[in-house]
Amino acid sequence: MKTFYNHLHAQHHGKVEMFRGALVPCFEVPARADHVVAELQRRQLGDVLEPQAFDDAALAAIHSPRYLNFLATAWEQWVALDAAHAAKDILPSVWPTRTFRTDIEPDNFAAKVGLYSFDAGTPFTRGTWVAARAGAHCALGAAERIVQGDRAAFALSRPPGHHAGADFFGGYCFLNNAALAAQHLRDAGLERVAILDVDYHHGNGTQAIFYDRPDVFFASVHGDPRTEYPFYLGHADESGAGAGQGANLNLPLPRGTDYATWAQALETALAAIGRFGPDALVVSLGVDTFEGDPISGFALATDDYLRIGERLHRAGLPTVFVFEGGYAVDAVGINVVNVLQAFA
Ligand code: 6XA
Ligand code: ZN
Repeated sequence: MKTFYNHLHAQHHGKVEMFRGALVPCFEVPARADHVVAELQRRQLGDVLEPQAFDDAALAAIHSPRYLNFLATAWEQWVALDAAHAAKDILPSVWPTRTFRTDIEPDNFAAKVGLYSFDAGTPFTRGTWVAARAGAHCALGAAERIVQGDRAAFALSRPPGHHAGADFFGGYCFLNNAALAAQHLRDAGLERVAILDVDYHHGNGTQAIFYDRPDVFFASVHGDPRTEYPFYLGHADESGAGAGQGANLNLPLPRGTDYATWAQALETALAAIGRFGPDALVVSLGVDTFEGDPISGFALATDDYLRIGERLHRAGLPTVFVFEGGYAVDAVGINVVNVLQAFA
């Protein structure tokens, strides 16, 4: 299995995020991806490649022009306000909630940041755009391997992607790597694509991007949004809209869920994906379901990730794996590579 490794990922390195009224060090750190690549190389699980560049039109297939323009220019706008800003990250502090307008992009920079974001936990740094774009190229490159006939490929990309919508960032995500991979497969001629999101957190961005589309099925097993981030989406009654009705499946589970229960939900998701009959699968591979994860609440053990990899292999589909969450830094490499090795 080839891995497309975002060699520029460390250029995105947020300093602090808002947590319970205080700015605390970011959980989403460069060491996460470093551990995964080290473990891949230790187990010699196939080539680790730098991504080739893709045209920005590939990003525009998922993200809106004004959002992409914001991401590409945010850092220069921030530093233009005050040269001293170069030493600080951008964090949003004001948002348009219900009854406000979002059709007009404000001139004020803080207002712009709020228009394109949904939390205060996702710092935008000097290197965020460069890193996020190279990460998206990893996802596109991995999807292209499937188009070329490979059984599986892995996009080892941070920042992660599944919370990013067509025109918003949040949850440590800026560009939706899984959505970009799925769209690349569709544009290459595959008629139906399924996305399976096994991260602890609901992939609200991915769901929103495909919610009214019948050609991309989204299934997610995640912490119940009544108590777990991102809170406002991911309930069991969200089944798609319009032409996409029936092409969305959410399987929320309570905090504390163990592997036996989690694996039953995985069976439910895979059965629905099987009925949909996709030509390929994109897996949003977060391992923050791990019992040792510092910000999540499931109880999966390291060996359980081997079973997940085996089960996904038995689904029999060409599969793009896209790295998402997982914050038990010392275990994240072993857990991710357990899935990939068992699959391979
Ligand atoms: C709140 C928690 C963000 C969770 C990000 C994540 N700052 N998503 O792992 O999958
Ligand atoms: Zn997560």
